[in-house]
Amino acid sequence: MIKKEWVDNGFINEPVGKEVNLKSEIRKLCEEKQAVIMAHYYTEGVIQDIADFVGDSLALAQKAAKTKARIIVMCGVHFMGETAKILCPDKKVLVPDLNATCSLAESCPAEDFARFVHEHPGYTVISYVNTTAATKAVTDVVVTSSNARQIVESFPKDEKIIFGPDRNLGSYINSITGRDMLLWDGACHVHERFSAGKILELKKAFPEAKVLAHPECKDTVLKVADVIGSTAALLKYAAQSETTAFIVVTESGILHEMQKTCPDKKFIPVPPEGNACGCNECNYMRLITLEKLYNTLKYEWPEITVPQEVAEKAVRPIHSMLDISEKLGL
Ligand code: CIZ
Repeated sequence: MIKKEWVDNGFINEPVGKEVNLKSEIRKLCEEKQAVIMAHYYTEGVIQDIADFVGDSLALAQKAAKTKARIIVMCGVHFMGETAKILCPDKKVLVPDLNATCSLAESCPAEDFARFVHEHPGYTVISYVNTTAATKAVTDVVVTSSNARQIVESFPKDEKIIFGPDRNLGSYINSITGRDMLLWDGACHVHERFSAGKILELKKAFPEAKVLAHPECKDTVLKVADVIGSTAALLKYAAQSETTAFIVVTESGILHEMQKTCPDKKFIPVPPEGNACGCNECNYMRLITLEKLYNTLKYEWPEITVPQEVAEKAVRPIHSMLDISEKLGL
């Protein structure tokens, strides 16, 4: 039975008895209920370890579109659950804590974005995947950081493009493609907290290390990076490079997969501006815990729903992204 207090909380806070072995019970529940656990690289390591599949937003969407499972438990933030639900309307999609939103998605309220689009007729609208379903509904093509460059370049050079919501990613794509896309003024609270000064300090302490940065960072940060790319691209670079130490300028959850893939290499997290040490974490991703995952599977709640009229519009730009990515072999 779903209790009102759980609904009010957005997650199930029923205590899990000490005698419950969470990891084995979670796997048992998955089997019993034909559920698949998908986790983003930015979640806690313990969540990534129990998941059936770990990836970035592009890989998670591609996997969700093909899964045969009855239930998808999306361990990530709300828009990732929405994307899965939009792609798989007949499946039950669960996110262990509905409070796991995304600062970037919230920096682009759908009504304001729709007004902006309306004020610029003749523009093609490209939206980063970190948006709500309602914002995707006023979009022509969705992109992730793994395919943004290629998708933008798939349009003619003189195409008039609106790019939202990440001004840092948009301006980076403008700089490497020579485009002049009109940018929405949004940003991710985690990537905004990195500073070039801190990275340069770490560079002094670890002169052999290469700086790997995510394009959601400010351009002052990207200027001191050796490699700029999505989580998947940074992972691939670290695995293939002969370098053995890396300063990692993105959400620190990615270090788990990096360290797993390259156990003999050193990965150094960059603390947020103003902190002497530590990691730069997304507090929303960290809301996903093993206890909540267990309760979510047990009660099949909280469930992601997307109003049908929104889903019908939002599915088109997501499919456009998946189609273009497939054509380009991404
Ligand atoms: O696309 C994603 O999953 C995000 C938010 C970052 C990345 O580069 O993987």
